[in-house]
Formats: sequence, C-alpha cells, structure tokens
Amino acid sequence: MGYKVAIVGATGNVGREMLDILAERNFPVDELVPLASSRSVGREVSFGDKVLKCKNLDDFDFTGTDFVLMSAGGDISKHWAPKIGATGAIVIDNSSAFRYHEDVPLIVPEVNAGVLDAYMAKNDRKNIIANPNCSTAQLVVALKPLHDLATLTRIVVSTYQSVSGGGKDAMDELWNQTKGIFVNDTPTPAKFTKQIAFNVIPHIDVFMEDGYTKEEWKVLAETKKMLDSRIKVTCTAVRVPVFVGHSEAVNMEFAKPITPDEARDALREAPGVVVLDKRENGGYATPVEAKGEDATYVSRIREDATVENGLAMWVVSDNLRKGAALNTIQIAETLISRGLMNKQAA
Ligand code: 11C
Repeated sequence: MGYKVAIVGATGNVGREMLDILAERNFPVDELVPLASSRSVGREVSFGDKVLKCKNLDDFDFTGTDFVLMSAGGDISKHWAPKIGATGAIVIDNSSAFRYHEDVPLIVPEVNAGVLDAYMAKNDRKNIIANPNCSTAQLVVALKPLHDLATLTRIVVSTYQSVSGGGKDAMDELWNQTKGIFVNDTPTPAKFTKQIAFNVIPHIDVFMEDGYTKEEWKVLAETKKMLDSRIKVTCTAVRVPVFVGHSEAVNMEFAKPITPDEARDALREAPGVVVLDKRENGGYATPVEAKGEDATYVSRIREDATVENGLAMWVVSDNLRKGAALNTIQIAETLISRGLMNKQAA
C-alpha cells in the first residue's frame, strides 16, 4: 500500500531534493503532487522517470493526502500548515515556523524518533511535525551517541555553512561573483551583506537583541529541544563560499570521562554517522565528499584539554539532504515503520 504525498515548494532547492530522495529510496508513493505558488503553476519537475506539472497550492484539496512535505518558507508554512493538518494530512515542515512550539515535535529520527509515538497518540494533535535547521540536524546526529555515553554538559559550535542554505539566489550570487572577479568586476552583494566569493561572512539570518544571530540561536534552541535542555550551547555561524555542505567545528564538555577512542567507537556504531578520521593528510571529510550523500561525517576526533572531560570534532554533511530533504523523508518513513500512519492511510 502506498501513500499520497504532496510537496509544497517543489521547485525550490529543497523541494527538488525531496523529489529525488523519494524516488531514490523507493518511498511507497501511490500519487505525488508537486505544489507551488500561482506564479510557478505548470512548471515541470522530475520524479524518478516521470515529469510532473506543479499544481496551485491555493486551490488544492488536501483531503485524502497522507503526507505534505513543506519547504516554501516560514510565512507559507504559518499560513498553510494548520489548515492542511486539520484535513488529517501529516505536515512535515522544513521551515522554522513551528519548531519551537511546545505541542509540535521537532524530529531527527536517529535522535528522538520515540517522541513521534506519544505525539501520534494524541487526539488533539495539530498533525504538524517540524524538521530542524540544517546546521542542527547534522550536529545532533553526531552528538547523540556521545551524550548517551558520557552526558554532554556544554558545547561550543563554529559553523562553516554553504550558500545553498540561502536558496538558489544565494548560489547564483556566489557563482556570478566568482566568475566576475576574474574579469575585474566589482562584486555587488544582494542576497548576502558582503562579498561572498573568496570571503567568509559571520552573519546568517537576522540579528537578535543579545548580539547573536537567529541562526546561532536556532542551533542552541533546537539542540536543547531534541537532545537535552540542560546542555549549555553556544554557536558562531559563518557563511563560506561553498555551494553545498555545511561543516562544523565542535568543542564538547562531558560530565563523565570519555576518550577519543571511545567516542570514535560509539560514533562508528551510530545510525547516520560515518567516521572518517585518520590522522594524516586528507584523512578527514570535507563538503566535497559529503555532497549528495546521506551520512553525517565525523572527523578530527581529539581531546580538548582546556576543560575537564573535553573532546573536539569536525562534522560535515549535505545541508540539502540530512539538513533538510532527507531528514523530512526519514520522518515520514519513521511514521510508517513505527505503525503510526495506519489511521491516515486507511
Ligand atoms: C542557512 N541554515 O544555511 C540556513 C537555512 O531555519 O531552516 C535553513 C534555515 C532554516 O542559511
């Protein structure tokens, strides 16, 4: 038995990745409906060997749809997700609109799949499940086995985030500036606040009152919500001139002693993680290797001797996959494999 799946934002970076991943993983789809705003209605998208035309989100009847995967920005999600959820469809939302709501689960299946059991048993659920920010998703996949082993108390994260996190216009800006610089054009920032080609920018999303950016705050709030609210988290989020793949340097403090070897062994056993950690030239992952892959790569695992029970590591993943489209689809797969979709799919 298959499911009726709709994708809101099917023509965007993440929407197209969702279509590819559903086909790659043979997700049990009976019918797939790509949806877009009125200006993109009729645009074609590929799903496996099929070409589908986008329908209009504004007048689509969601009755009988099992899953609605949303990635069209926070405003669209705020407006549509509650209405769609009320029809009985399960909305898995990639925006930040509902992530911090107490009654909306925020899920990375490798970390907190069990939360879904309690949520789906609730009669008054909104039928909305949130997907985390890309920089948090890969982080918690790598932190979870270490937290289980030695109890994290504090983490310091520095991110190196690719431009694809900012959408297609951001990718075009890096591409055009890079080409332009070779012919002596003066770069004109538009999507970014400063030149992104051959530069790094310590600013992602809006500034908050305390001087942190919203991206940095998301890493903190989402890690606490999914992993453990007692962990102290601080973050500096930086945009780098890489097209796809976010990287993170992570310093961790634990309640109990843990050696780099113990951490490496636990990470090798952990779902969704590939340890690539040879202490030699090239013995670590970079975004180039992570692009197009499902895994979260962990490298450079070593002691952080500046604190008691400290470790440091380097974490890399494809932000469009584990950070967005793949995790969304894994949530849907988890609902099915845990027998939680029976009612919806009847
Ligand atoms: C970036 N992390 O790299 C952002 C993109 O809250 O889902 C995803 C924003 C979000 O710009």
